[in-house]
Amino acid sequence: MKTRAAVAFQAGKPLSIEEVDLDGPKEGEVLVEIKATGICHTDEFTLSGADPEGAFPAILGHEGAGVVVDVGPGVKTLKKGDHVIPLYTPECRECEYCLNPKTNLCQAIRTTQGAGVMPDGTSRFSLNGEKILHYMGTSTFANHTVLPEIALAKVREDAPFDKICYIGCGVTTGIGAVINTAKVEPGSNVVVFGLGGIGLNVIQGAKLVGANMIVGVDLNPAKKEMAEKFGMTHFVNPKEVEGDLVPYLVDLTKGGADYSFECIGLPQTMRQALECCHKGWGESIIIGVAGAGQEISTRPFQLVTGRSWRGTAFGGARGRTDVPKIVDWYMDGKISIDPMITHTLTLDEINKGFDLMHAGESIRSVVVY
Ligand code: NAD
Ligand code: AHE
Ligand code: ZN
Repeated sequence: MKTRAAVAFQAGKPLSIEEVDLDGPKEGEVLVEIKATGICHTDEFTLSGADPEGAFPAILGHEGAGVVVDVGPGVKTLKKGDHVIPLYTPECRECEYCLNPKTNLCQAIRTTQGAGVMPDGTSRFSLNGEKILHYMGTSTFANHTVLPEIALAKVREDAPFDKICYIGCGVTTGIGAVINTAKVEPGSNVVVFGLGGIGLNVIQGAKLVGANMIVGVDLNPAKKEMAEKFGMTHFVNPKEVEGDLVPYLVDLTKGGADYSFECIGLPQTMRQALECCHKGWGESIIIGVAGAGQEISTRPFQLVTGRSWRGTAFGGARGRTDVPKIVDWYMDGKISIDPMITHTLTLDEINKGFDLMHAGESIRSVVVY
């Protein structure tokens, strides 16, 4: 079939809207009509050329929601008409990783997914006979896409696509990092670096679990108002701090953060996030994705004296199990999503979504097909 998609032909170049060819689902695969997709900073990261796994031409996008149009042979858990959220972290429920309760990182299809192809090693997308790669196993910047059955969460049908698409990455990543990865206890002092689409959801998660201080750190003062709506109690703009940021944050939290979260993707802020943690027990969770070749560093003494450094992907969530529950939380009013979707665009306007992100004017831009 033909479908419209935003194609990334080259790093650092705007996406190009094309009518591409899409082959139908093979064994264990599902054809999905994407109804809406968010634009996450990770899409920008890959498009910029900073992603060591980035390969072109590709159809980016990993924060979608849509409807099953067709299923391939052997698909058992999904049928035409089901509402679904694509999962860049699948859940096969069979691999060594899925069987270990310590991780959500299902590895059943990680190698082919990282190479931009389906599990059989081929792509379903092409243009004028030339192969176009998939991205993160999802490619939600296409109106139709094909995914393995294990990479789709079935969700309730009354949930609006243009909001729940954000659960496909940002919402789950931020809230999950608090609940699943850090397991933040009520009364904890939390510091969040970066108040964008991920950081705001960390704040929302921290409020949900009853954190005490929720300190937000961002260079953009325009992010303050929204962060306060979601539960931030103190805002720190590093540009306005006299002297070093780390001792300032340690003072503010009366000894250091019980938990800090880095939601930017810079080695320098990752180090600050670790070092503002409380001696003896503070834990810093890296969410931000750093570019090819970048490394983190700190004095080992920081770890010797009881701080720990951890990371999280997709908020530690097991997608097929946890994503439908997060959709319920949204529909039940337990969490909020709508105010964070600051811009709604058509597919033709998708490059504007990247411009708004670069200008610091959006939290989430969502493309509605
Ligand atoms: P975003 O662009 O919406 O937000 C980033 C925020 O960081 C902005 O508010 C910006 O003003 C702020 N910022 C930039 N430089 C700063 C600095 N030096 N000090 C303080 N603040 C600074 O991005 P996002 O969509 O929220 O994504 C954040 C990061 O999380 C990205 O690196 C993204 O790739 C990553 N991410 C990781 C996962 C995961 O599973 N680990 C999931 C989604 C996103
Ligand atoms: N391809 C990059 C790594 C990118 C990365 O870490 N991705 C996160 C999700 S970001 C979503 O916005 C992730 O899921 N990581 C675990 C995994 O298996 O990719 C690189 O550096 O090579
Ligand atoms: Zn993302």
